[in-house]
Amino acid sequence: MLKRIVTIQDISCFGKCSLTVALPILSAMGLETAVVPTAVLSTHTGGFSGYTFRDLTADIPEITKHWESIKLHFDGIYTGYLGSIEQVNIVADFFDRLAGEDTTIVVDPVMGDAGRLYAGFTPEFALEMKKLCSKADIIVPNMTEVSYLLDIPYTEKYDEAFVKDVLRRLTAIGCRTAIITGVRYGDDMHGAVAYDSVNDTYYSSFQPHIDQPMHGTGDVFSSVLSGALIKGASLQQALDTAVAFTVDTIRETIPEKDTYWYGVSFEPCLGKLSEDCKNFR
Ligand code: PXL
Repeated sequence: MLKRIVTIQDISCFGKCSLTVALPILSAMGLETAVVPTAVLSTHTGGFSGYTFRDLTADIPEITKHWESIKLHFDGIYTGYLGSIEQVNIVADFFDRLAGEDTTIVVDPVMGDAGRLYAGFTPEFALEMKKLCSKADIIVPNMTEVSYLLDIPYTEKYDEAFVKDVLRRLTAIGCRTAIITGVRYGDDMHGAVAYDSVNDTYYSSFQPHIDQPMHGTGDVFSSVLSGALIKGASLQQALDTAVAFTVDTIRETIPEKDTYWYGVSFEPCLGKLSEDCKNFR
């Protein structure tokens, strides 16, 4: 039987992030993937101007109620970009109603990057997102999101001891596992570091850094990580697969980076991902 995941995030109609990335990736990994679109934007907000934004918050409780009535069961719930404080609360209610004992909840607290919040986000939103993180099993912030979740200054100069301390403080929010993405210790490596508070164990996965910022890589990473974990991969396997796939998509995009400034070319990498995931069952 296929594992079933639901991913809750916006659909940016053009621009390769959130649902237009999560849905193909999770399907290619061999998961049955349901979606709850939280908003419809004509494009994402990272570099386009004049985009439309239709808020679908009011639909979410209706979808939740219907799914409860037909007793849908999910092996995994994965949330990404959420558009308002109200929406975060409604997603928390979705967890209460639809997550079973055996449902793994992954929250990517999408709020910002490179030290800055994305358009429309506020420190008040970050406080609500912190509450949602307390209901998750696994959270996947980048360093910018860490600074807002823990109310500490953003820095790009840190060492392994700092990351380990911050990971412990993130799990103290209430989630079993915290994973920080985009970690760099000042050498030429780039990767993700995780802490499982139940086993009191750290994990990490690094690859050589590629000096080319690209939009949407956070969503690519979290989609693969969520899919791998819900398919039964270990935390180490899931980290390695997500880091390796993210790097593959960046390498794939580099020759055409000016054309694809708005998102990575993940599509040619899906076949290999699909093969790599067959072992996780
Ligand atoms: O990739 C995160 C993301 C998701 N959704 C929307 C965004 C962004 C980042 O800019 O604008 C609408």
